[in-house]
Amino acid sequence: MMTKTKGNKKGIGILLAAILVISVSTVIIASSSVPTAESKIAIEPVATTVSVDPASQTVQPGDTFDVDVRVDDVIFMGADQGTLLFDPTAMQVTGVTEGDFLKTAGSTMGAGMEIIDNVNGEVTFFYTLIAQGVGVDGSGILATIHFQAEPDVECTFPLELTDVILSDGNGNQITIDAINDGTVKIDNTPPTVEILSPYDDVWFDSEDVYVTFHAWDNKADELYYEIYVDGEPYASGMAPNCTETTVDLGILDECDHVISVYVEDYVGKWNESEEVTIHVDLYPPEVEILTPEEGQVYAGSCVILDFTADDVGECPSGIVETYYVLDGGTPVTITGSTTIENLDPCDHTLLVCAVDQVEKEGCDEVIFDVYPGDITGDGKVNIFDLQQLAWAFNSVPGDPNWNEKADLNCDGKVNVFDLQILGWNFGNDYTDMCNLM
Ligand SMILES: [Ca+2]
Ligand SMILES: [Ca+2]
Ligand SMILES: [Ca+2]
Ligand SMILES: [Ca+2]
Repeated sequence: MMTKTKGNKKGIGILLAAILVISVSTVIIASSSVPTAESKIAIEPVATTVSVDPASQTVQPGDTFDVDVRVDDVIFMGADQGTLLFDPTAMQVTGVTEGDFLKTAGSTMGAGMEIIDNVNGEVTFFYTLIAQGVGVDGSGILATIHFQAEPDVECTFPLELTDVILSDGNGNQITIDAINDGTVKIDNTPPTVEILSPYDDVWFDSEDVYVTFHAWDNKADELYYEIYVDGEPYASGMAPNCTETTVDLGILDECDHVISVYVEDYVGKWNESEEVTIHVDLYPPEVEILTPEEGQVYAGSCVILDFTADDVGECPSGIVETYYVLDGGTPVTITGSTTIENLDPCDHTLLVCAVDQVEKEGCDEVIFDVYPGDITGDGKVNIFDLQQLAWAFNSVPGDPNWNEKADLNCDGKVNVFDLQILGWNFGNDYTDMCNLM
């Protein structure tokens, strides 16, 4: 149990009694004008309040901080007093400064007479206008209490106003409608922050990079944050405490980026998240079809698809899929060069695409014709084509009589299967069949 010193209150009582005695004649005069005052109050009711201001603030252990005691909506105030109770284990009063409010009506008494009790946690002030019959109207600061927080403490501490008395310029007590106590939060715990997305090692496309992080602090309602990209501050703002915050970083340059988030609480305690490394790939793969060649006519019922595909750029994510589409049909997944068989005569459109890890796609397209059996390339299948096939019969690549055009089924040798295809197409006139002139 805390024993509070009462001596200071006796002092105030005597002071106010003196004011009352001096004011007796004025009180009588004032009472004659009461009906007027009452009618005025009836029209414009005011609620006079005395408050701790700010109602709440957060400080760091060892910090100095100020607390105002203020009055609002007072009429004809000539004197004030109050006691602020605090926890002396958490903070100490280093001084009291009289507020400017009362002084606007003239010289005052009481400054320097404040009673600071840092053992029991009480600070008392009392100020009065020296001139009688004078008062101040409105709102303002009665006193500013200067504190220093003790080191190594942490909690929310009440600041309680008690023994608050306001007197009017004639020595009459002014009714106080409300007294608002305050708190001071002493914060000795740094905040924490964790990046929820993006995940480490993830790839980004030409798309905005959103960073979602969770910030926490023991005291703050919101935290100041800075997002760092590659060690440089990139975005900043306020993040609500204990809530997910998402920030759009826009499209980042190609290559790797290290992202981290810094948070700071009200008292300057801070923390940083773990770093997350992301990769950015802004360029689609480049594809080039080598064969079949654009505008070329092929004598087989097949073509050899040969192509190159590279994921270009400074930091490519790499190709994860390649496919071709023939004549707008179903995509066919391939892993490299291949043979496209069973082609109908006439023209074909061939699209070859490569997709990288961020799903960027690059394609190349060729239009070519097949005239099955037309080894000579004159648009007709006849004896001259048969002759060419006969000369190359039983050859393979490297043989002196090898003729790639005579390999009508694209299997790398000229034999009876190619002869068979020629036979099936013998007599065809592709200049007519394919509507060519
Ligand atoms: Ca904190
Ligand atoms: Ca790429
Ligand atoms: Ca021919
Ligand atoms: Ca063949």
